[in-house]
Amino acid sequence: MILFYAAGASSQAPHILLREAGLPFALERVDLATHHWANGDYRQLNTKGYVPALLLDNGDLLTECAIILQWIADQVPERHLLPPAGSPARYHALEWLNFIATELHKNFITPERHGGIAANFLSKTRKGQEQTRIHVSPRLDWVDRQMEGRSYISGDRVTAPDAYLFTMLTWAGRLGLDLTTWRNLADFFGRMAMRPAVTDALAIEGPPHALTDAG
Ligand SMILES: N[C@@H](CCC(=O)N[C@@H](CS)C(=O)NCC(=O)O)C(=O)O
Repeated sequence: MILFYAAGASSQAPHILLREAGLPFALERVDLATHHWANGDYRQLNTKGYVPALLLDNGDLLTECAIILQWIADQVPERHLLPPAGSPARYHALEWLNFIATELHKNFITPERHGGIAANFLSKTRKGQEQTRIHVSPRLDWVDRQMEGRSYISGDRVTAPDAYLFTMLTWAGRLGLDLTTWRNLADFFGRMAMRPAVTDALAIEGPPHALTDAG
């Protein structure tokens, strides 16, 4: 299977989870400014034009970060990256994935995306970055309270939503939000940052796009 990604983008979450899952996969980098990848126009492959996308071995293309994370977790049930389908715990894990997708991820994404002058995923303008901080901070307050006494979102074990939350916290840091304001989130971030799946994913992806118009 092939994960289409951009450095530091939301695709980092499935990248981390693929490594936690121990599944074999290849990576293909997408230039979000030009929508090109090694074989040409990325939009011919993924008509949505964004990452992540996961090309399965049967030729099927999966999109939407939260769904790709579920698919990865379900390939390796023995790793408990999500609770079993149908269990009450599964629905709570899905609650987290949906919250991260719609309340965090979506509020971080710049309205300037889709080829605008500041195109990519985080705003490159001061005004846009300030707006993002205003929208995201109260959501991070809430997550911080939920994380009290927990090592990971589900308790003591890493699961799919953790990979997603970690990636969102890298974005918070890039936008100048001081994670030490949220003690539980800072602890969680430090814990995740030490996991080999995370250090490997970050090292391979390299630095994300710059946050200035010139970048
Ligand atoms: N709804 C999508 C959103 C994905 C998304 O926002 N991707 C960003 C990177 S984090 C992107 O590729 N932006 C470039 C573009 O939209 O052209 C998901 O949940 O996967």
